[in-house]
Amino acid sequence: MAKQVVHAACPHDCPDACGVLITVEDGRATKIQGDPGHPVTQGFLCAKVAKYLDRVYSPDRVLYPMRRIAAKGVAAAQQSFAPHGQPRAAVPTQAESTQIWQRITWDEALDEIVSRFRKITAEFGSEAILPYSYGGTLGALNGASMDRRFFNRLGASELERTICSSAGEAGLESVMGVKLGTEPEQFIHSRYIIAWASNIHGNNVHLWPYIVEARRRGAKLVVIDPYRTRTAACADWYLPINPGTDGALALAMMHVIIGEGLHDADYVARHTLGFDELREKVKAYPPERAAQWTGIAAKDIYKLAREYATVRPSVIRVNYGVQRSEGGGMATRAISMLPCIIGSLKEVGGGIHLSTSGAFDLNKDALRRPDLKPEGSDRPSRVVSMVRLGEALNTLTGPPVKALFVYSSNPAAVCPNHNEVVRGLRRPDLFTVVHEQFFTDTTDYADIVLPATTFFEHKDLQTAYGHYYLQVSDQAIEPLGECRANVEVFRALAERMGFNDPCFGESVDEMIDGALASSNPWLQGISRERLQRERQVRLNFGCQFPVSSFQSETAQGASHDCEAPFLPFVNGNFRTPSGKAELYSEAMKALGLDPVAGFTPPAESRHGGQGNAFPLELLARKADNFMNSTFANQPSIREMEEMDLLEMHSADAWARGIADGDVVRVHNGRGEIFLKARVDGAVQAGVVSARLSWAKLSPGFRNINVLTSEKLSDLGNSATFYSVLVEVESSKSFP
Ligand SMILES: Nc1nc2c(c(=O)[nH]1)N[C@H]1C(S)=C(S)[C@@H](COP(=O)(O)OP(=O)(O)OC[C@H]3O[C@@H](n4cnc5c(=O)[nH]c(N)nc54)[C@H](O)[C@@H]3O)O[C@H]1N2
Ligand SMILES: Nc1nc2c(c(=O)[nH]1)N[C@H]1C(S)=C(S)[C@@H](COP(=O)(O)OP(=O)(O)OC[C@H]3O[C@@H](n4cnc5c(=O)[nH]c(N)nc54)[C@H](O)[C@@H]3O)O[C@H]1N2
Ligand code: SF4
Ligand SMILES: [Mo]
Repeated sequence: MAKQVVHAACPHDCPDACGVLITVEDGRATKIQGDPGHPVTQGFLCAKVAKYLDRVYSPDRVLYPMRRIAAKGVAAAQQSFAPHGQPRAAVPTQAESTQIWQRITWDEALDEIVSRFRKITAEFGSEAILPYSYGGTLGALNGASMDRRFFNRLGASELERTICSSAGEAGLESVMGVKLGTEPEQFIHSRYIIAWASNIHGNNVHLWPYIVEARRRGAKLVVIDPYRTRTAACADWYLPINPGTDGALALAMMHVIIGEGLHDADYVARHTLGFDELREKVKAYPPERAAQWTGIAAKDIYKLAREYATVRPSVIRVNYGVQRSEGGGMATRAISMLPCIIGSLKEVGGGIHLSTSGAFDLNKDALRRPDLKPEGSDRPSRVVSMVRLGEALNTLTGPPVKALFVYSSNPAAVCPNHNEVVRGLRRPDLFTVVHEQFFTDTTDYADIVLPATTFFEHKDLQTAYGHYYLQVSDQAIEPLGECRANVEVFRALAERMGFNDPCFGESVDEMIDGALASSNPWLQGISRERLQRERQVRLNFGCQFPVSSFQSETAQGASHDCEAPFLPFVNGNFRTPSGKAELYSEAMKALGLDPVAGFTPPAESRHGGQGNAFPLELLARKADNFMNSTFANQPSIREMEEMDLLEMHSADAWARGIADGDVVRVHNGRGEIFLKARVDGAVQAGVVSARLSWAKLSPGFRNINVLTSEKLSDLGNSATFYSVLVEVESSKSFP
């Protein structure tokens, strides 16, 4: 067979949605590289996906359907650990797992699932079945299409997503009505860039070259983050902020900007609603007051506000770190007001970027078919928060959760309050199916494990949340072993259940065509055939705002549909109920929240009045080289990431008699973990930080989510991974 280069798109939960070229020789992938023709990918991949061949061809892949023959839990897996709790690279391998798993055929697996689902439905109703999926793949089809059709038709409980971004999205949308952000290409024109809770080197590395170019042209980079990230370390100005206090900082910045008349009165008058109310509100937030919460000196807040408003164009790259706290929705709302009042949304290289996903607006109803939900039902399906899985499995009644179908997610690693999640997953009466590429923390509790394809092995349609290019991801190789894509698993289950609606028979290409058949004007003229021909196509924004210099200055190799920059709010056109940027929001008021904006310190924080027994704020952060819990088991990736560390400030370490390298016990009312102290200045006094990994690859088989809480954010019912209090003490050794 000849050598072939296939174009795919990285489906991981990452804003960059890279264009990927996979070289295939004799049916085997031999090389992966970033697509040099993709304007944002620019020919390079992040360190983890650059090693993707190790993942695809890992000896630890799940390749066949498996039935559990041992008790649920990590007991068997634990045997693969060294005695001191330091894990080996990956456990268990297929070979080692024969005491836990029995290989079965797909027919046996599907029959068993269908018969259990039928029995549970007969006894408890179909809402006793709970699907659980999230960010394993953001492919439009494998992420949310056939699976949703299946669970809609089944009448299962509905999973309230997200565990990730809903608070921030709700905050941004409360002001602007839609998730649109400054194009990465425009950042080269920015003169003042604020990376606000944005770990660019770790989580959004393809934005970095644009920032480098902007700085070459004289731009200043400011980083606001309680953790001294690699990005913070190379910033022009790093402002460490106390976790969960960004709302106070944004309000204080507006206090200065409005108080000193630095706002854009013309833009404000024409395109915003509620400026008078905002002007009144921010009077209560002078920098001197905000300094007490944020830990940022008042003089620095004045300087930040003045520079942000006057060094133009200025742009805010706000990321989701800001909204993983109790008040994260309101904080994102307040930050989103900043570009509206200084009028930077008019400028190429201005504005704000949280997400670009609102521009893609595929025909989601065609993909997911909400109309398949049971007829005659006089109420919507029961909704279960994905953040509160522990609570759902342990306490839910009417009906209880009797079956859990997990795919594209690893809840036993990523969910908050891990001990409660595991208590629920251990229930012998809970029937758990996990569709996975690897034997994860969650498969340790599965009754049936089904083998899943990687993106090399299936075709999909790929949107993005950090740029505006749409891609078709082609299949590069045949599925390994008996792996099946999400679409095919739910197609097969539907057939077994006897669901004969024609949509279950649609081909992948028909599904892509259906997704593209949307009323969204920005998708007009973009067909599957064109995507396959051109590899990536910029959304069809038209050419209404030409800027002559843009074309020559934009990223090398860009083949834009239209070279003009996208400035969706240059003339207002917000997608709020009023059509204006809502600095005052009736919708917020209806939720019982401040209709303008306000700041309340998180209850679980040093300012929240609970700080006595557990005085330290924990950042339960992501690892730069993993993707949430994904890649944590891959030896070549683990090598790049120093794990099992508790990073702490020397003042907190000394006060507790802890030296660098000591084993420490980190605990709160929810649980305890053991880590190695790193006294290195990445965090301020009062804050400690640790990274997410697989629980069974962590000391004592518990990860950082043992300590995080199921409390929901103020807006959007999102998670609060960064509102966590703990205490730390010296410990003799690992458990
Ligand atoms: N390498 C890598 N890339 C990833 C991921 C990964 O796990 N690894 N995850 C992907 C996913 S699912 C997502 S949602 C995105 C998320 O990407 P980001 O939105 O960047 O999310 P986080 O890494 O949670 O947080 C970003 C930064 O916010 C900081 N932070 C924490 N609390 C606060 C606070 O209260 N205020 C401020 N100002 N900063 C705070 C954190 O220290 C962190 O450096 O990244 C995606 N990309
Ligand atoms: N402490 C702490 N916890 C966190 C976070 C944090 O910052 N700190 N971040 C949170 C955030 S932002 C998010 S988004 C969540 C992410 O939570 P998850 O979405 O659960 O993310 P992953 O840990 O990446 O797990 C995805 C799993 O899907 C599998 N997978 C990949 N592709 C496919 C596929 O095509 N089909 C199937 N069936 N499986 C597939 C992978 O092998 C992997 O095990 O974690 C949250 N948890
Ligand atoms: S994880 Fe992100 S940066 Fe890495 S290849 Fe995928 S899209 Fe690109
Ligand atoms: Mo996320």
